[in-house]
Amino acid sequence: MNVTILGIPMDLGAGRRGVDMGASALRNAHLAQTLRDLGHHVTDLGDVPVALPETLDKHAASGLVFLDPILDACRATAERLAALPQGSFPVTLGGDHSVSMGTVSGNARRGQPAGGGGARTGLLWVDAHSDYNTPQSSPSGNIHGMPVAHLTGLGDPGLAALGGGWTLRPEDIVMVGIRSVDASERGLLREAGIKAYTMKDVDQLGITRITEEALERLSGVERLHVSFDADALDPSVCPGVGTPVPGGLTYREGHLLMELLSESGRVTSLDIVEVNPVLDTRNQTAEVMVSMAASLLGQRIL
Ligand code: 4U7
Ligand code: MN
Ligand code: MN
Ligand code: MN
Repeated sequence: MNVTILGIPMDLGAGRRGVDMGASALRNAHLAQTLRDLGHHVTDLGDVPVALPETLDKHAASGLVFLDPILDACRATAERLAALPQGSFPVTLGGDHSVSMGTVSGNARRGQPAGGGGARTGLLWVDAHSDYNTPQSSPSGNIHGMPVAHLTGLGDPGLAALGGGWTLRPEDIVMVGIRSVDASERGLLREAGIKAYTMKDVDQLGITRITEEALERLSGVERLHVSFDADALDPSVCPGVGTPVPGGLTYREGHLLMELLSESGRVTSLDIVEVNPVLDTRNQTAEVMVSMAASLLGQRIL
């Protein structure tokens, strides 16, 4: 496969500094070579330009924290991805999770005629958090807790318009690993009818059944994007994250999910986000996330 790596070194959407270095940490953990060793043709496009927080006014005219520079970075990301050749498999490196507003919409728009919206896309959201806040519901004001809501057209009109008229259908979203949902976010998720497998579901049903159900639910989509937040995995596995929540996916549950998705042959793009090297132990989190990407892209034990 032709795999294309694109970094978005942005921490403007997170409450803590440091995930801007995540893309660098993942490269340092030999992402490209690991995927080449699996037989892929890998091209690294480098990074999308992102403003440094130190150069910015935190609350610009809009009131939302760093809204304008986040919009700029997401737009640039979406444009790069939309322009890639049809058959390539983009691996986008965060950065905080707000980058997904650019990655998901750019991947949906790839190969579509200008102004032609986007392909029907399924979103598999692997995360401790559902990231379905709107600016109104958010307890923190941090945009990395809001990308999924904006992808479905809710919230700030500028962020919601990143798809250029295309929006994600709530029925095409499946979340896995969820264990932290804000009170006001819960109502929004219910209203939208988004399918979310919590850690309780992981305990009760197991990853195999959940993956089968998720793929069945998403059987009608043309493309399938996996957005993997490192905090979905347990903090003992991935300590280098800004918003750790106990009781996460084990190392094997993460791999099994990726292995089953790989076997399905359905996934067309991947985000690896929220890796925070400042909070990490000897780049462990980046190394684990590279191994997750390898499982998704065909690494086999035998
Ligand atoms: B991440 C939170 F309040 N829900 O909105 C918020 F708990 O991309 C956390 O999943 C969001 O890491 C976490 O700020 C965003 C909070
Ligand atoms: Mn997230
Ligand atoms: Mn998270
Ligand atoms: Mn986080």
